[in-house]
Amino acid sequence: MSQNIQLKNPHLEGMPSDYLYHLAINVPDTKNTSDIQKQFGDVRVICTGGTAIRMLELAKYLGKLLGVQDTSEPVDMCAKGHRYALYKVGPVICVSHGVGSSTFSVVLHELLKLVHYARCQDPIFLRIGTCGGIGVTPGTVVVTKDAFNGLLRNEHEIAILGERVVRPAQFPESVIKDILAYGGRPDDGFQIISGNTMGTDCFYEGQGRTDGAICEYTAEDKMKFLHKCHDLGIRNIEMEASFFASVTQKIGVKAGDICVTLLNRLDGDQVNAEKKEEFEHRPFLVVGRYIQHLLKK
Ligand code: R2B
Ligand code: URA
Repeated sequence: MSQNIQLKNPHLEGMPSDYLYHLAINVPDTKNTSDIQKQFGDVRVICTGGTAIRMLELAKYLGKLLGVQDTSEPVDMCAKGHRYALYKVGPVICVSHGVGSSTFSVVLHELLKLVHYARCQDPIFLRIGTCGGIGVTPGTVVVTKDAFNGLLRNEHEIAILGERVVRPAQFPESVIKDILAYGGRPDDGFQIISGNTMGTDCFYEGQGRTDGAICEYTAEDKMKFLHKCHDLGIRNIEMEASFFASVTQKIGVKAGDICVTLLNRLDGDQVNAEKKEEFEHRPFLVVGRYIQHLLKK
């Protein structure tokens, strides 16, 4: 039986209205959300990714792939919020989340409330991103299993009311299995693997780079750290995985993190922009086929 998602906040029950501030979406009556249901009730998949331009490209790509009738350029439905971009193509929305879990957190809380008010049935949240690989060929697509934080723990840690709160950070096995089964094809010309992911709060020191504005460790320390990550099954490093896994796991909503490696961190720190565009398209293929499979169900 399909289900609307249940949020984990009893205070919402007592709120007659709700303004999703950063999305600039108003819910004037939380007990009668028929307008929001009309606009977003058919949404089955919420694709998220760092930049607005990549999410627009993804929306256009998925629109064609899924044969969505409306062939006009998708419009940013949250432009008034001036923070994030949201494009809707049929039963899929593509939303930008910025860099790192702090910007992602803001939009993810609001998206979870949006799909709740819209009564979306069994929505699936996906992140389509870029990352640094560890010991894998650049251009490989990694589907996250367990998400580690920058302390090399398979959990997410945040400060709430002045206290350290630690939450588990795993993605559902069924989602990983289906993304691997339906997303990749042997003739794609790139590898798709599942592996653990480290989500850090800092691109430079947090990821063991020696090319930031501050670095107080040696190149040897860095390599030792990267090998330690590899020993933990970590195959890629980005900046959102542990947060994303922990929030979706807490709410009990299905989610997956699909990232393309832009470089092999065992070979260096600098991101080479040359192949970036070609590589960034790879998760589109994977996610597109996975969504086609989901919508057939
Ligand atoms: C990958 O790329 C971004 C940093 O360049 C960040 O959002 C991430 O996780
Ligand atoms: N994004 C990251 O967070 N790290 C990388 O090395 C590349 C992209």
